[in-house]
Amino acid sequence: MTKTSNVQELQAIAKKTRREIIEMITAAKSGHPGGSLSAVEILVTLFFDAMRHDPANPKWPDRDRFLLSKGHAAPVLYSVMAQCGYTPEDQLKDLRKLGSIYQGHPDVRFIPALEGSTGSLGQGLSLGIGMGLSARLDGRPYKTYVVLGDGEIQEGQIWEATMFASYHKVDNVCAIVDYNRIQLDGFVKDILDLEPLRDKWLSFGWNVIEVDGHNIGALQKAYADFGTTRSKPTVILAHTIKGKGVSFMENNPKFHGMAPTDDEAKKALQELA
Ligand SMILES: Cc1ncc(C[n+]2csc(CCOP(=O)(O)OP(=O)(O)O)c2C)c(N)n1
Ligand SMILES: [Mg+2]
Repeated sequence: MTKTSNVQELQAIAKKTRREIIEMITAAKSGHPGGSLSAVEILVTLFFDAMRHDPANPKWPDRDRFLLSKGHAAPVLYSVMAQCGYTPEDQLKDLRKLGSIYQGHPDVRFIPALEGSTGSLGQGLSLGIGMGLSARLDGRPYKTYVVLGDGEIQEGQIWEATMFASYHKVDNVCAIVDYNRIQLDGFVKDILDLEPLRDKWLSFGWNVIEVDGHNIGALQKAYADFGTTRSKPTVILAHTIKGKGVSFMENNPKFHGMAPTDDEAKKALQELA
């Protein structure tokens, strides 16, 4: 794979990723477009720029670890991993089919390069903090990145993990909250509001960075800030738009877990041309 820090090149990869998300969910006739589209820049900037990893050597002991705790957004991860060269890009269209490596949620039994099977919400941060502790015990330099949904962090296990990580100074873990303000069937604020979210993470002892989660330059800076922060874990509150890039999906809870029709997909791909 070719890595780059060039924002325009990363934007081009992001656009291609959005197209692949639409194409694979349309082919599957099911899946989660909204939360896949909102996390595109977060993942593209990690995999193509910030993270130290090597698709030719997926078990390199010093590789940075990545967990998509909000595993229902698997299409964004599959597209990015395929573009990196971990998995075949031409099989993305087999998303959710029986026997496909691209199951509805990331599953290490099908894709050994994954760091864990995810999608049962609330668990990924604990897994990532375990990896961070392991790195420290083994004296290894790798970092662990965990992408969380905003609805997901209503889960109690997240806050146990949050408390544990700061107490044990697990500073090699970076959580990223995809703060798109929508969960499964409505707006987070109408179901169980998270605010004041920044204050909550601060009071749990974390280094808190807030960014526009579609601004690649801002994400690069946030990942760099994490890299130099010692003795505290870092959380990036990434403000995003659910369904970003497709007009009729943006901010629309309906497209949390529904595939576009063929006509809608055509329109979406025109907008992403
Ligand atoms: C433990 C658990 N409960 C329920 C679900 C079903 N579920 C899948 S996605 C989702 C909503 C998640 O919302 P959010 O974290 O905001 O995700 P995003 O907006 O990024 O798609 C729910 C409840 C699940 N996957 N795991
Ligand atoms: Mg959400």
